[in-house]
Amino acid sequence: ELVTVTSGAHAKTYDTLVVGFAQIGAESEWRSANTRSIQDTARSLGVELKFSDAQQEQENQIKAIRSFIAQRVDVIGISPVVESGWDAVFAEAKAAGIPLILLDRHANVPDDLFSAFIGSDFVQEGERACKEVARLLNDQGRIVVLEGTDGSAPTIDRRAGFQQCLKQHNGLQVIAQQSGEFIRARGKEVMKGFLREHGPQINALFAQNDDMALGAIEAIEEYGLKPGVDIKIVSVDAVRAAFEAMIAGKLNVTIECNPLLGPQFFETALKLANGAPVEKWVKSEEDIFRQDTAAQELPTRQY
Ligand code: GYE
Repeated sequence: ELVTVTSGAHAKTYDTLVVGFAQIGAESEWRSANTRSIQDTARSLGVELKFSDAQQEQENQIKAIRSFIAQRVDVIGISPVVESGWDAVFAEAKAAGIPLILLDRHANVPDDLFSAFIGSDFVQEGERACKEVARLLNDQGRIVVLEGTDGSAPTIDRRAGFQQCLKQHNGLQVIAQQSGEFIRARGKEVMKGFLREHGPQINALFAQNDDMALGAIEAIEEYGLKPGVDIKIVSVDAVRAAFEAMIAGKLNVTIECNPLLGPQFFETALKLANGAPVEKWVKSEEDIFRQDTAAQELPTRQY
């Protein structure tokens, strides 16, 4: 639901608002859905959007922010590829008087260097994934983990939530974990390595996103085991392809992480441009999806 702030003679409206957004890249289905949500929402509201794709490089995101500052946009949005290293450039935006919104991924900076964070509770996603693995394995077994981009908020927090919960499940053991960079092809490659090393000793896979799980499914089939049966699989995001894999019995569970953040982003941006108060953390509401409801849910999925 979109709210327009119209009080005051110089109030900004969507059609006079100029927003710069520093996107990470296009590593996953999730990211593509997120980009579409931002671009489509801008178009439908009439907001002028300056969109930059950093191709996974922090340096490119920093350059994009500097260029948005130079162009004097009203509000800057960024999904920081990694958590650290943002203090200097965020301080430049602040000094220029331009509000900054963290979308999807948070950054490790003092609270006064950003105006709002819009996104998910990644720690909770990790905990949920661990509980699902525990249930699938009856609390007993060996787990491999495909992690996302090193140093990124979802990797760090999903790992923390998963490990925290594992402390309550003594029969579960992580025997290998490695980054697959949130990319399907990398997930396949790293899973091949896990299988080469541990073979049928692996009872479950926790993939920190669906794309890597889908790549791993191919690796498991090529190895001659049944994904979802011989090796239970839990991943995060809940993209359409994950529902298709669940219907095929190859993926067991996906933990939802909502990429459709465009509407909340521009609503928050407009409020900030008008000096109105905003919530510091606009939290996403999310679900857990399992095989039993996958066929029924698939037609309702928007990404
Ligand atoms: O889970 C993954 C994407 O930051 C929550 O980034 C996002 C993650 C998402 O590439 O698929």
